Amino acid sequence: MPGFLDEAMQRQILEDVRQITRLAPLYAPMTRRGPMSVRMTSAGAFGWVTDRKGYRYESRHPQGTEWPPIPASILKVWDEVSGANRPPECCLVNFYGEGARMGLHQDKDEADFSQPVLSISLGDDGLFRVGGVERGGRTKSAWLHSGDVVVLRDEARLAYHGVDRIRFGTSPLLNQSGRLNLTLRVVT
Ligand SMILES: O=C(O)CCC(=O)C(=O)O
Ligand SMILES: [Mn+2]
Repeated sequence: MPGFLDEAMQRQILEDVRQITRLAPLYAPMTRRGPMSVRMTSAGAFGWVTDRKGYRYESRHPQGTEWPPIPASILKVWDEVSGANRPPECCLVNFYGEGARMGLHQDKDEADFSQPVLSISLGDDGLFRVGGVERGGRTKSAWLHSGDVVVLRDEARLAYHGVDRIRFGTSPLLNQSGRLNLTLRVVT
């Protein structure tokens, strides 16, 4: 949904994300294959985490504190566009700085794939790639801009997707260059 969020809504959400990161700081996650290039934190009952033990949801930040609640400004977007009958239990916050990208993957650490995944882009443009449900199939790419909303649901719920690169300096929204992405998911 290109341009779904106007500038005032983007600024409100950004303020609320800053409050999340004050309580639950962005950190550089590890995977079994090495460090991720994005920095990450979460809000909600569960946060998505990865370390040498693998991918999973946890009810606490690695620093030991509970995740902050998902802000009303972000829940409103879910209510308006997700079509879901349950509230999101996780708002994953990804920050893409210099050199950050996200390889093609499926979102499949959740229990109920009938629930959609919704993502909000803020800040600099990101080149989003999406394919089918099989690894190695054909993919299409599109630039995501600040204020765009993507919903993966139904036959697209388990589509492979990733972010190839960021075009720095394309948005004035953040006080620094980079891209923020918020991903809302029902976990249980
Ligand atoms: O940054 C994006 O647009 C996608 C993020 C994503 O796919 C994820 O966090 O699982
Ligand atoms: Mn994903």
